[in-house]
Amino acid sequence: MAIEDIVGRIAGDLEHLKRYTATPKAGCTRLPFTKEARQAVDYLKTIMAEAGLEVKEDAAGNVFGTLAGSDPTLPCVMMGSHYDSVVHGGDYDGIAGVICAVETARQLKERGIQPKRNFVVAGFCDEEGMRFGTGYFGSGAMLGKRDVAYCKRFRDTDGISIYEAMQAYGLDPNRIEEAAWPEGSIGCFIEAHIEQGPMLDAGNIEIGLVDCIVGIQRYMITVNGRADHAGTTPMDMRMDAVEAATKVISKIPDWAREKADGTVATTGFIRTIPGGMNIVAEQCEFTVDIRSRNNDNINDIVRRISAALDRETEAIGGSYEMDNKLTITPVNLSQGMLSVMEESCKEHAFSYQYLPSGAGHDALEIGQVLPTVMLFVPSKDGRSHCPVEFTRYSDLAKAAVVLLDLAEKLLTE
Ligand code: HGY
Ligand code: MN
Ligand code: MN
Repeated sequence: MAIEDIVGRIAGDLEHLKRYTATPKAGCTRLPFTKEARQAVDYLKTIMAEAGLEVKEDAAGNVFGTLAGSDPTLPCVMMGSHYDSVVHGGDYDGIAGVICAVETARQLKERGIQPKRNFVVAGFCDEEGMRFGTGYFGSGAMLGKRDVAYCKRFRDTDGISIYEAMQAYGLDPNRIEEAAWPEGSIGCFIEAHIEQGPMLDAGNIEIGLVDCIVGIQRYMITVNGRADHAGTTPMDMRMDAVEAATKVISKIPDWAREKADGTVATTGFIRTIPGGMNIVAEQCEFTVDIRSRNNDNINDIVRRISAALDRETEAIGGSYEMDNKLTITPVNLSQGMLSVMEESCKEHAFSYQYLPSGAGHDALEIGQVLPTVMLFVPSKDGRSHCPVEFTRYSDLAKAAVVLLDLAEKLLTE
């Protein structure tokens, strides 16, 4: 199939999927267990079936399409990404990788390639953790790492738990553990994804070969003070939760910079309670998202945050809670599969470079336990997690060519 035709099919699918957002004209907002998620999953099921795949939606809200191998007892080759998004995000993050995997399956069929082992296209639910503050819910469930207690533990800002959201979506959260795949049933995982950073675009490079993914720790921190009148309460009699919290928050970026090795730390959410302009805040909630290729760096910054919270909350006579939402260690990806993709880039004269991923992905979760590889395509100006996120369909088509070469080798050897 000519690459122009591949471009056309990928463009058709992604242009169609763009409509499934809760914030039309303001980016993609496709949160887990929502109407938009249901619409996207139903579309993915349709095109997977049209591609001749056996389609299944599991107990966690993941969707899989299987191209049967001659020996289905062999560990499968799985390829995919996530179909959810952040709020006001872009139209390519996650979903472009799912469509590249569907396109790979289409071409395997059209070329009459008979795989020895199953080829499974995966669309994962809730990779972002945007709604419940977690992450990798669907891929974690596939690995047997999600249970009913987990579903009841995490709530969104409206107080709805994952458990309740799943019920409203039409899933039975009591069956969440049925989403786990049998030990040894997945041989490897491949994920194509937009870079979400500036390196490929700035270097005019067509393909990114990802050799490692950073580790991540995420916390929701609540500083407790006391509500008081903003006008009548003397400054030395306040228990101002915002004063204590901001003295900690303001230090975190420099603690990351001091590592001088690409370590990053972000406070992306802050909320004061009760939130009145003439009320000394009783509570201040904020998140921290810390990432590094060096896990010791992450642990050191967490330790410094905790020590600063001890100091600053004691100074106001308050207290704090530090709720761990996600802890995942850095992962090195499969050099064997990277080498196959590198050979494919050379064969097709695609420019390429090796690079790390500063973003977490389902591959980060899956790569903890299975041979895993990622391929990046350029993000225009490195922008992502915002409505201006953009990737050329022609770049995704080149990725599909490389993915097909890798899949064909893995499925026929
Ligand atoms: O947050 C991340 O790194 C990814 O986009 N989920
Ligand atoms: Mn993302
Ligand atoms: Mn993503």
